[in-house]
Amino acid sequence: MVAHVISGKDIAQKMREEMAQEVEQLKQRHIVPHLTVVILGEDPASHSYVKGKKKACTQTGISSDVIELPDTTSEQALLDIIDQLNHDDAVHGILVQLPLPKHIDEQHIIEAISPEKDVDGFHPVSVGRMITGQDTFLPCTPHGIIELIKSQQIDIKGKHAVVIGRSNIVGKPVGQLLLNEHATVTYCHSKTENLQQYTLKADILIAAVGKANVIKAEHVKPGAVVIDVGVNRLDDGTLTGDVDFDEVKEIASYITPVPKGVGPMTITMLLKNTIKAAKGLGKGD
Ligand code: L34
Repeated sequence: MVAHVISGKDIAQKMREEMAQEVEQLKQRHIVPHLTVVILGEDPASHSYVKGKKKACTQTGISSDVIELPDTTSEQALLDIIDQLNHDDAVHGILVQLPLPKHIDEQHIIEAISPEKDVDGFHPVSVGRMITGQDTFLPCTPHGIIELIKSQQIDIKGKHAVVIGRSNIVGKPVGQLLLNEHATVTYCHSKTENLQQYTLKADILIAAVGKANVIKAEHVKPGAVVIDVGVNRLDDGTLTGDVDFDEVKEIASYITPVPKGVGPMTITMLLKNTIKAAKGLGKGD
C-alpha cells in the first residue's frame, strides 16, 4: 500500500478562504478581529513561525501586530504588557510565542493571559474546559490534527490512537481531543519501554517525539493513519518530521508530510480562535 499524502497546506488554504468570508461579515458589523503576538529574543525558527502567523492573518483579513522584545525582558515587564493587552478592547487574541527565555516561568505567563483572549488554548481554564468537553479555545496544533484527519473522512470513533509525546502543547491535548472524538487512546513517551509494541497497534499514530526521522516502517501497522507533528531543523536548515516519510509512506494508508502538513493547520486554527475571540467566547462557534 502506498499512503495518500494529506496536504495540510491545501486544506489550510481552503479553510482560510472560508474564514476570510466570515471576517468580512464581522467587519460589516464593525468588528475587526485583532491578534497580538508577543515574541522574545531572536530565535530564527520562532520568528519564522510568527511571520507565518502574521501573513496568514493578513491573508484572512484579520488585523495583527507583533510586539518584539529582547530576550533580557524580565518576567514582570512581560506580565505588565500582558496586563495592558488584557485590558485593551481592540485586542481579541493574545499569543506569547514559546519557548521563552529560561529566566521566565512559562506557566506564569500562560496563566496571566485572560481566558477570553487565550487563542493558544494553553490557559488552565481553557485546558479544563477542553477536558470536560465544553466550548472553548482548543490548542492550535492538536485541533489542526483533528481537522486534518476529519478532512479525509477518516472515522476516529472506536479507533486505537497512539500518541508519542506528552507535552502540554501537543501530546497531552491531542490525546484528549482524540478521546473526545471517541478514540481509545494510548500515550507513549521517552520513558516508554518497548515503544514498538504500542505503535504497532495504532490505527492512528500521532508522532510528536521531537527527533528527526525516528519513527520507521517497523513501528507502523500496515494501513495506519500517520500524523507527523515533528518540526526538526537539520544542520543544513531543512525542516524534517519525526517520521521517516519515505519508508512509512509505503505501508500507511494516510500520512502527513513535513513541511506542509500539520504546520499550516496550526496557524489556521489560530485564525479560527482569533475569529472566535472577536465574536466573544461562549457566544456560539
Ligand atoms: N505560543 N508557541 C505558542 N503557540 C504555538 O502554537 C506555538 N507553535 C509551536 C512553537 N511555539 C508556539 C507554533 O506555532 C510550533 N508552531 C509552528 C507553527 C507553524 C509552523 C510550524 C510550527 C509552520 O508553519 N511550519 C511550516 C514550515 C515553516 C518553516 O519552514 O519555517 C510547515 O509547512 O510545516
